[in-house]
Amino acid sequence: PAGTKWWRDAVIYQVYVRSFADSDGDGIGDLPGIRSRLPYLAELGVDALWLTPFFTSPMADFGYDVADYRDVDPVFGDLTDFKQLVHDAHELGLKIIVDVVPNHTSDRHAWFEQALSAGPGSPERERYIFREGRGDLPPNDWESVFGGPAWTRVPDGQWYLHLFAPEQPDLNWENPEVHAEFDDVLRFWLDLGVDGFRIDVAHGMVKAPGLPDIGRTGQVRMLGTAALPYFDQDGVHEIHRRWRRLLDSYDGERIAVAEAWAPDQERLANYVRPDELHQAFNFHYLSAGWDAAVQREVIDESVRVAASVGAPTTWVLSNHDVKRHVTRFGGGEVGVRRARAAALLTLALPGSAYVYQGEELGLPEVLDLPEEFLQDPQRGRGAEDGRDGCRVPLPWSGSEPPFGFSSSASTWLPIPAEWRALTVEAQEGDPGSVLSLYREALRVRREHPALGDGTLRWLVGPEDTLVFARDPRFGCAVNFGSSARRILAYGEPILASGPIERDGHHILLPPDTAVWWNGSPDPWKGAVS
Ligand code: TEU
Repeated sequence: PAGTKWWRDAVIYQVYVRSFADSDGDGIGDLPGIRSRLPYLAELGVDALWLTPFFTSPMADFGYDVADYRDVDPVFGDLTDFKQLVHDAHELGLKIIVDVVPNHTSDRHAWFEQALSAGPGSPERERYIFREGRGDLPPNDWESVFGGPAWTRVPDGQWYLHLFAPEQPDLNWENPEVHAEFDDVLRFWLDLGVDGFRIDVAHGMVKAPGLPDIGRTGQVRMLGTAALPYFDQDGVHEIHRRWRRLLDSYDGERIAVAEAWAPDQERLANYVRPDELHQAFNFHYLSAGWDAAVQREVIDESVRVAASVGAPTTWVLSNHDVKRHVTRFGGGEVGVRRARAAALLTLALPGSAYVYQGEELGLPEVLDLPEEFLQDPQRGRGAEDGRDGCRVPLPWSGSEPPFGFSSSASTWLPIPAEWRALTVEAQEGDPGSVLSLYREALRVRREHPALGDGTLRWLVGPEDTLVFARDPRFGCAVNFGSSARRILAYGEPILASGPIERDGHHILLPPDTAVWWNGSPDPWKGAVS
């Protein structure tokens, strides 16, 4: 609706730069590749693009290890390419959000190289977290998110902290120099015209004083955990307040979204208080699974806590760190059916939504990548399979790999031959495709006065369903169960994720299916909350 801030109901499309489109035939996506595909994104109907890190990097964690925060890695292009991308995106009405990685740098960042050569006790070392060990053991018992100790020893005997890979040393946010440097980095990109930032590991920068032992071992879990001395410390909020002031000193339209893993939604809401960041990814929704009761609980809690701080909710189904949701929801035809229904649910909920590249094509996780291609640093160290399978390049056109992604047949990860049926080209002309469903849903969402920012009201529905209205003009129902359900729905269906039947005032909704209808004359009849 007019008058609201753009980000309160924006649909933000995540571009995993390495895998979106390759312009120069090296088998790796790049900025000019994105630029050439902007018309596709404009036609899809999203409001903004979030680009994963494209800064100078040795790529130990595919760009989340930054060696120079003010330049583009040559594999992705250069600053001129970036400026042209921003220019063209803005011409098409698309905003650009870039990723900032403040918790750690690359071990090849000039600061870390200086810290190593300057030695113990030097001001250069004070930019990172160096400590003496306990005998031959690390300074404490913390484990890295990728598995193994969170400490690595350097030749002079000291240890440095890295919550992620050893190639990602953690910065010391107690040091004012670090604050000043990141203010400057944010300004650098804001001055180039970016509309916002995604803040990587926004919950991690501040560590508990004294770096206390945890006293237990095991894989670091992100949700539902007890407090950890290196995540979600109160001190991180000082940093976010400072950044909010900096953002607000521009034109009031620049935003930041927190990639923050907090134990519960109440703690997550702290990141989006009015003087902090604008949005936080809703990983509780991402983790909910295909279950009406769990989904309802997460949705209610998300809406409640966001409202308590006046922030918009966000809805995320997938990203470059998790198994694609077609596969999480069961894979195969069932997975695709559920993913289609989940798209209609997600886009009908109040607030802002994220779309991870390829979900609009219904791409599954690639589970059988040849061993020699697997490159994710998380793999092998932790208990997880690794994240390569959700990062496979997009299939654009043609009948065989690399499907128009690149002019080279050897792409950085191979694209499955079966994806010939999933290319943009194959789906564009097919009204029954996942791509057509996303385009239509996004079109309705833009035009329907009830959608976007606001609230929802649950309606009475049969078992295993979620039924809600956004206002008297719009209803949505999702059937999570295994048999068809009759949904009371006054008004005309607008869009369904699969075949539905009309029966008087009822809609017969098959399993794993969602429907939107124009609610009239009285969808509020039967409202329960
Ligand atoms: O992710 C932070 C993070 O906690 C993830 O590692 C996540 O828990 C895990 O991948 C789940 O399997 C961010 C980035 O999104 C990720 O790609 C980076 O590897 C990480 O930060 C380090 O910068």
